[in-house]
Amino acid sequence: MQDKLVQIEKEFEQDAAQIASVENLEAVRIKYLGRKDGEITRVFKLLPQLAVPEKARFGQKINELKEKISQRIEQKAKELETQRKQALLSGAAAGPDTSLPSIKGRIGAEHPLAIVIEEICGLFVEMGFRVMEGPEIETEYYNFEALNIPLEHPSREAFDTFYLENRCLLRSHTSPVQVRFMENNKPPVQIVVPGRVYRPDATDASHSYMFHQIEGLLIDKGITFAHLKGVLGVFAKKLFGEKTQMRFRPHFFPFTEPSAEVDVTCIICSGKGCSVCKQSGWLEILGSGMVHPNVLKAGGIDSKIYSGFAFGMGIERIAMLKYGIDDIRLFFDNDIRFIRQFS
Ligand code: 2U9
Repeated sequence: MQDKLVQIEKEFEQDAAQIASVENLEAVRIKYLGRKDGEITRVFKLLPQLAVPEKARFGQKINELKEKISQRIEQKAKELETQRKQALLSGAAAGPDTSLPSIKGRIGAEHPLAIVIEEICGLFVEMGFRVMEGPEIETEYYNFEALNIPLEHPSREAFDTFYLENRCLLRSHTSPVQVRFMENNKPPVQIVVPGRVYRPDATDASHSYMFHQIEGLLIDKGITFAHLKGVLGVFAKKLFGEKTQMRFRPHFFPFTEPSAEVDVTCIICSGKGCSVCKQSGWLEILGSGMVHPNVLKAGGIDSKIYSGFAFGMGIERIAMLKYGIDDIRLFFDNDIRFIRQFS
């Protein structure tokens, strides 16, 4: 029995030294530790033939050998795994290893304007608004007439609008989307409209011939200027911080009456006065007003029953204030080093 055990151990050492793959290792494990027919099982089966004291002595010896072989096989498995990883990392092994963590490709980043549009629309959606979009090529009717902008209004001059053929144009605000929505939906109307708009301004650090707006429209029975102040107040505090104050300055827009421009306490100096707010402590961020009865009429809504408010803001201006960007052209240069800084 002793000879048999010595012979098994010797043979195992020879086999173990030859192991070069996981398949080899498994074959060697089965040969020695296989439950049905492995060498260890076979010698265990010889035990009943021995006398009692011998049985105990060799039982223990077989168990010791079994443990030794098991440990050696485990150690061999670890060595093979280490070799496999080293080969993969050095590029020596063929084919990809799907078990390794993936290498993250940097294929781009969310544009800062997209981030701001998403955040602002999200705030209005929380207050019950729906987000609507519409065409960038519009007719004179939807861009001007339906919005109470008369033929002689300066914004209709060729140098303030990109005109196309057949009385079409590139929209100069997103308001035509609201008009189309009123035509197709009965009040209550409660929508925000983000999108690109076009005006033939000469490009400089604060002007671009294409920029982005978000406009909002809320129409129902009994809507007053107080509702407008309430909604915009919540919006300004959520976007710029709870301490933000607002002020309304009377203004004129053809599509709203009364109309107001809206300022918030300067987000840079908290109202103390700095170069960004030109020492005034206030920043203009919005235009707003009660929807003009002529505009309600153009949308098929009876102004004796319904009233509403509207507002509009330029996204680039808000993003520039929020992120401290000093040149609008940076948004459109498509330089990934700039775009990556905001997400
Ligand atoms: C309908 C009725 C009324 C949208 C409004 C403004 C005031 C406004 C400017 C902000 C900065 C444009 O991007 S900007 O230059 N917008 O001041 N916009 S009220 O009024 C509407 C829109 C649609 C049917």
